[in-house]
Amino acid sequence: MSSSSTHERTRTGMSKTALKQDFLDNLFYIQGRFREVATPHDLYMAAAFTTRDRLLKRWVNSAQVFKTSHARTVCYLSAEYLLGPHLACNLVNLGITDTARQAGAELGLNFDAIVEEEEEPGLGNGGLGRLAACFMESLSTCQVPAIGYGIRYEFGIFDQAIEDGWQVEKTDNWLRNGNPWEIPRPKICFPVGYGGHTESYRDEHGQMRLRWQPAFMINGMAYDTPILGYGTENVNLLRLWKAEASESFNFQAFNTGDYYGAVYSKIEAETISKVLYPNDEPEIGKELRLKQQYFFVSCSMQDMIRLHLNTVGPLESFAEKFVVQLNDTHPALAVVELMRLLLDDHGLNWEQAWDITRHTFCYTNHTLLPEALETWSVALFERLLPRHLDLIYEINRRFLDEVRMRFLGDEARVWRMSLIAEGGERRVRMANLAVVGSQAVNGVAELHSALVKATLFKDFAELWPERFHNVTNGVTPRRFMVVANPRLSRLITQTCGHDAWIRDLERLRELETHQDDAGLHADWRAVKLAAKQDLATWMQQATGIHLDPASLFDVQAKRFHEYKRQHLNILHIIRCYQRIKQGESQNLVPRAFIFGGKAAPGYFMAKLMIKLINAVAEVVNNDPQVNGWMRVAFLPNFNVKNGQRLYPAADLSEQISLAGKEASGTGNMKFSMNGALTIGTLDGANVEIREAVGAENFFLFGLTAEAALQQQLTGYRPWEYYQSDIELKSDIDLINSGLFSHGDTQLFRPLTDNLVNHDPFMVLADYRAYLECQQTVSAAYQDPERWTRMSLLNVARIGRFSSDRAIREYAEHIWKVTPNPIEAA
Ligand code: Z2T
Repeated sequence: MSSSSTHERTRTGMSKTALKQDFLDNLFYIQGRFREVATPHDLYMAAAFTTRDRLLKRWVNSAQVFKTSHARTVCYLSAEYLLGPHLACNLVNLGITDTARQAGAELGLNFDAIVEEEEEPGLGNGGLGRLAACFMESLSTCQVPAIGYGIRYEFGIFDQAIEDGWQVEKTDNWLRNGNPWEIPRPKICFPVGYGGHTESYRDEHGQMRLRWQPAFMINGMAYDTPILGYGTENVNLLRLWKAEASESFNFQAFNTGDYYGAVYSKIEAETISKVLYPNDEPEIGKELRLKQQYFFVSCSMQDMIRLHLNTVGPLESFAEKFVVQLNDTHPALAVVELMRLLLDDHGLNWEQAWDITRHTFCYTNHTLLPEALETWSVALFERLLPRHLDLIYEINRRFLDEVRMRFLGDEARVWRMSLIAEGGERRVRMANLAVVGSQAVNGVAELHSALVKATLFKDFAELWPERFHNVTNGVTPRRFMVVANPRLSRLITQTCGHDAWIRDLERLRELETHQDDAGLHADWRAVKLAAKQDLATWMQQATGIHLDPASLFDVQAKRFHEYKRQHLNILHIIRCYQRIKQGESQNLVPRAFIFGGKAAPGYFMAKLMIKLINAVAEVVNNDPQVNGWMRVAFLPNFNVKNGQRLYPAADLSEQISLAGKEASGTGNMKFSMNGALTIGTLDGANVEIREAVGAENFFLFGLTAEAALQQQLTGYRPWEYYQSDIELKSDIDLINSGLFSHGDTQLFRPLTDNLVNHDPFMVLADYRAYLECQQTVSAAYQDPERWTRMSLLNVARIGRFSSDRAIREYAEHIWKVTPNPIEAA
């Protein structure tokens, strides 16, 4: 029997016939349904299992090869993974999208409707979590052995509804209908302790040692999701931990007759992985959050040690087998946990343990905003993790000795660099811990990395200059081009004559040779128009708002935050409105202003910005005098799935943060890849995108990071802008007039007062430059040939922003790992 017919029997055949047969089998044996009575969800589950069967074959094979070859492995530690729907991406990466579509058609099924049925795992807030998901996909595509570790939150990021213009949060019960992509591993389970005290004892060699006696224990159980790469046999592993009560603990309670207490302790244990904290940047310092962090870090480090002992052997070589990347400081406790495991459980001495630890970890910083830097009160630490606090003190003592030796007499420096912030409530500085415990520290865009060295970690960069790196972020073109925008992908493949660009995104540059091809221009515009029609249809049913696909789609989609300046965008909208009302529509083009994004539930100002957008939308969309010129729409519940509808349809991408505040941004890359032009400041990765696509193909405005800082140092007075710019004054006054709030003149006061009196993100300083830049956007849009050429060149030159490139840079400069291609089994 040939091997391909063997595969037919083992549920891994790639032919249309095999897919059809296995789909019906899965529908019957897993969902217990036949074709005629199957619900859309049954059909989705059958399709998911049919795809998963094909993944598993490759996964088992990869795992076996990595195990026997002792492959050096990257462990990515992240509290968030914003995965997005799996099915469409897995089909693309398996190379069977077309086959599956045909198989579906022959069974009389609507392929797109089945794909649409998937509820996405939203286990992240925004950029940081989505980056982790892109990196997992690119690690597999680049054939780097990797394990992603994180938390299997039962409730991910809330679903956003808009009621009366306000954001309302609904719980995200994503596991309700089952998750076909994960495999529970009940035997991969580790105990995690909390509380209690440290005690000393004499070990078998008569040595005095310390150990931790926790007050209570819970278990972490592994759930594995295979992550396939594009066009490779490599499959990596995403291992997420679920918190469970430890059995032995419950029995104790049962024996004392405390049945209620036993059940309650089970519930209490399970709360640890119950819900994702919905705050993006500002930290809130909740005890449960610290418990979550320690929980997943402890399980992950125990798992790595188990794997090492099972394969390689002695722990001395741990840092050769594993390199651990810390995705921001959320998992920084891993540094201390590894020390504890090596010292207390495995009997190493301090020098050995510290040497291993220091060579294991690398740390990525994702923000400079001071309010986002994690610190934990020493008192809380002491109560929850007493042994870890002891270890932090000892790490700090040795580290500060090193600082004193290097910088004799500079006690102010010692004070700044200490892992413990003194003066006021004593707090543990997680960022300092991450830097001290890592061999490499990186920022996420060139400007950000430069600022990290010059400001946040200035003292550390002086002590250890060789430790600091830049790796500019990237995004995966498989999800954000091939899956999100099949029309554009087909056109590119047709034009270039190959689809090698999907794995080698720099090859998009071949489009440049066609930049003046009139036929291509027409096709390019048709592709964009079709995407805009799709979005308009979707928006109509989701919000009832009508968008004209012929208008310029001007999109800002990202978390709501004052530093991202959605209110600057609103001021421009209000200016357009007033100009049209005053009969000055000469230089305008019809625009659809589209917003998407969630606000942290406790972030009042961000929620007020959402309300203001919806309030302005209500007035604008119901005013026939301006309707031919403008519409405003808020796309509810911006998540990965809705993002995939938005990126292909955008003409203009709004990247308008105050320079120096957005570490990188990744939406900027996703829009650009789909042919949107950017209006943006010199912030984060915008700087590099502009360099790549050419300054003439990018709408730049605003203060530089340096100028912004300078102006704030010498005293920034927003009210002077308010008083001297009559259009600005009239826009703000219009908000306060109550026009957008049914006569309520107070509703938006917190926002307008803040702008006029404080304006921490310099909206008023950049207002005039932004308006002028928007004029040049309108002028460019009026020349379709020119606009199309600019759009095409954006796509042609965006190759550098593939997450494959980012992963290759990490692999070479930070992790020192080489690809490990897996042969077909
Ligand atoms: C986040 O999404 C980002 C930074 C954070 O700092 C936290 C979260 Cl949840 C602690 C974002 C940055 O704001 C963005 O500029 C960057 O592109 C993204 O991380 C990925 O690096």
